[in-house]
Amino acid sequence: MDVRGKSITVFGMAKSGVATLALLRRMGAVVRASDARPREALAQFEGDFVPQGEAALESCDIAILSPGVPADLPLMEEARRRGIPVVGDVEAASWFLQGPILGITGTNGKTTTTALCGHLLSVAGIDCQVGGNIGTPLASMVETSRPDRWNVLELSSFQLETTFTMRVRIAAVLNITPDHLDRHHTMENYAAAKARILLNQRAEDFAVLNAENEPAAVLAAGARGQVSWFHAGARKDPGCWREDGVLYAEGKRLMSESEIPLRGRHNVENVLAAACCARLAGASLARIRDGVMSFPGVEHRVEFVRTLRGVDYFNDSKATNVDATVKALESFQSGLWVVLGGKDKNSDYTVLRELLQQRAKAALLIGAAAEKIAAQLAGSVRLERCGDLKTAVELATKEAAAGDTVLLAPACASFDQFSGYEERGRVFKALVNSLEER
Ligand code: UMA
Repeated sequence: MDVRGKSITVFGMAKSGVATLALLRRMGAVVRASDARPREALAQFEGDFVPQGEAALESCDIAILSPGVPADLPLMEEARRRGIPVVGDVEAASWFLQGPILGITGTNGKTTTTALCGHLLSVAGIDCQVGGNIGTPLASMVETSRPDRWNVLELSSFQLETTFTMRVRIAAVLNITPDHLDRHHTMENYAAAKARILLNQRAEDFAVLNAENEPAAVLAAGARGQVSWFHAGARKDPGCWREDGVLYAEGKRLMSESEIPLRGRHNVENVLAAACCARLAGASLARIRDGVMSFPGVEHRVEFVRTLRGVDYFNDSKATNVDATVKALESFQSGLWVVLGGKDKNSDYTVLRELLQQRAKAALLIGAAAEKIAAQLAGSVRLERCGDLKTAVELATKEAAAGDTVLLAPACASFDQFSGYEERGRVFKALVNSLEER
């Protein structure tokens, strides 16, 4: 795409917008920044600023959205009405990116799988760079991209919703379960956004799909590339699967499940998906096994923090939806003190009732969603309204017995009390690490 001389407005001036603005300017576009917040409140960027209103569409050839800016804002509808293409930052960056894309989407597990894929390729000596929703905007990866370097990308529904021409050579869809319904409104819209990862695949490309997750598996029917499966419960060819505690790839033994350093069944799925992708990118089975065994894990995903007086503390701040919390709860058998709550995303917390009843001693409720969660969980488990994270950690520490586990897995977004799940996780770890031995 030649953007030289084109007038482009980039909406959303946080990480993605700032990087995209700089990239487009480098490519010769005439760029303007726009944001719903006033300029003074924004990160450092150079150049013109226009508030998020119709003025931002004046003499605009292309509107580019950061992932956090909804594509169905009335302003964006107006842009389309005026014939202005509205595309996402990932789409825009992909116009200039060199090298093939290995993309991973899914409701849960995509950050771990993306980080693991990058690690597996590196261990196998296959050149790659890792980014996307995991934290590095695609625009800031363009300069370091090379024709023979893989771009391993975590791709969110927010990003995929506004991609149109990006070709993902190896595309994994890990699972699709309810999330972000406040933004996408319906499951159909949400699943359709995720399915766009396969949109521009060709016959020589690969779709890596979870055979056990219906909304992901049905995508095989429309896939233009070759389908590879992963399955954590039974043999499924072609692809990777687990049977009787052993992981297989392409019919050969890959490793024993007990060699995986990450907790939980969901991580078996993540390993199978990553192994499948790495194999398709050319990694040998021996290197994949080495890579899985040496993977250090990802911050805020069932991350072990500390043991104090026999009580383990785990940080799963990335559990920002109910399904992720289910997976976190399933990683432990009993004795759980679970911190739940934050900003509700129109979620159904009753799904947690049975697991909490079986495995938890108490649910410690924090944040804006506390009352809704309390109403939906009433009668299933002891509920404690703690208000904030500090009170929750103090209560759990006071009452937990040796052998118990305190788990932050909130099932909610964090924005009511924190700047993001990262800050929430770090605050939790700081609180836990500051607890006195006696
Ligand atoms: N803004 C507007 N108008 C609006 C809404 C927001 O101008 O209508 C502005 C805000 O005022 C702010 C900016 O947009 O200045 C924020 O943009 P952003 O939310 O896209 O933030 P970035 O820092 O660029 O982060 C984005 C992703 N954020 C979201 O998808 C919400 C990050 O994913 C991603 O790591 C980063 O790009 C780099 O690619 C975060 C996330 O929560 C981690 N993702 C969701 C998830 O994983 O569940 C999808």
